[in-house]
Amino acid sequence: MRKEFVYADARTTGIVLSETESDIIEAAALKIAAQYAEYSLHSTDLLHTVELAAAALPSEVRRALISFRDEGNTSGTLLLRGLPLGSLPATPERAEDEPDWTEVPVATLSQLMVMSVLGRAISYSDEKNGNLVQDVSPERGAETRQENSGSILLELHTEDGFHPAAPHFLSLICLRGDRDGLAATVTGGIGDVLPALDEETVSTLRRPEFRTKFSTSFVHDTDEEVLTPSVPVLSGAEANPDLRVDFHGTVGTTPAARAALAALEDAVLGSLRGLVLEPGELIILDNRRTVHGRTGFIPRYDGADRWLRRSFALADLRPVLDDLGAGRIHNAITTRQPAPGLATVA
Ligand SMILES: O=C(O)CCC(=O)C(=O)O
Ligand SMILES: [Fe+2]
Repeated sequence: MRKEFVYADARTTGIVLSETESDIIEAAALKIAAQYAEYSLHSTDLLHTVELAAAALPSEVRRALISFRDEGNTSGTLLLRGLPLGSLPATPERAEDEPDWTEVPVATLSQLMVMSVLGRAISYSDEKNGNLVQDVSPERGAETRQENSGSILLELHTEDGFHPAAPHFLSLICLRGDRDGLAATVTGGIGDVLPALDEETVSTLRRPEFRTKFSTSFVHDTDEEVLTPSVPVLSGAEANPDLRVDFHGTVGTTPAARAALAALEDAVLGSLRGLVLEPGELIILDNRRTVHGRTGFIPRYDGADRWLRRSFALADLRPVLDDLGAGRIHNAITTRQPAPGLATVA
């Protein structure tokens, strides 16, 4: 098991908001919070109001988001610094302690405003109760899990890369940083990595010879591992391919595929960018262009542990409309037996 990631400082490229800009966003968030105090975050009316309020973001930020949405960049990440957070309760330690969005309105609505420029907010019923903005904080007993509630090193992954409607973008806003300065969020963008890969590796990664294990939270009614059918790791445009891989959960099904996967992992590990997130920083990830992970850290469960909040966006809601249950919650994908399109490992 890997112990550390070596990475270049990602903070050098962030866009820093001024105090005035941050105050304007906070005022817009508080106005929505007052108007929609009784609503679920999944309310279409609330989400449309959030999208309109994104006009409160500085034009430099909106331009950067539009360009990131349409063209992407080589690292597959965009960092904003100085977002407003409002007052915060203690870091939640268990799912039952997670606050309602109305208890963290400024951070929640600011994050959703930013994400609304990139796409449509979405969540998954299998994960974190289908919350539209999810708490990412260490959970007692989950320390060694390869999930965001764990605190050992979290291996590099595409978010929900096994899911037919994986998010196109995700963001993590930091409410409370790791006081020991250990928990670094790292990313490996395919645009940074591609020049280091030889032709043979690239063409193997484009073949449907890879299967990814479903995260345990998405698999019900079985103790067996559930894997995707064989799919490629790289797809799409030649110079701007999409990447879908989980270095903990993806396996090659042929010797060539296993060698290409190892070569890709080496190249990604050699081009990582990262940072120990601080309060008010929001890292946005292009989930088709970058994998992400986190170094290990030491939780104390005293209400002051590291606390991020995560949100997902899809570029287009139309393809998933039939799969949405209440609000923007994508229905469970593995409760039907046998689940369509899935295969179980013998
Ligand atoms: O804790 C982090 O920095 C990243 C966690 C993660 O991978 C996630 O929440 O999707
Ligand atoms: Fe993740």
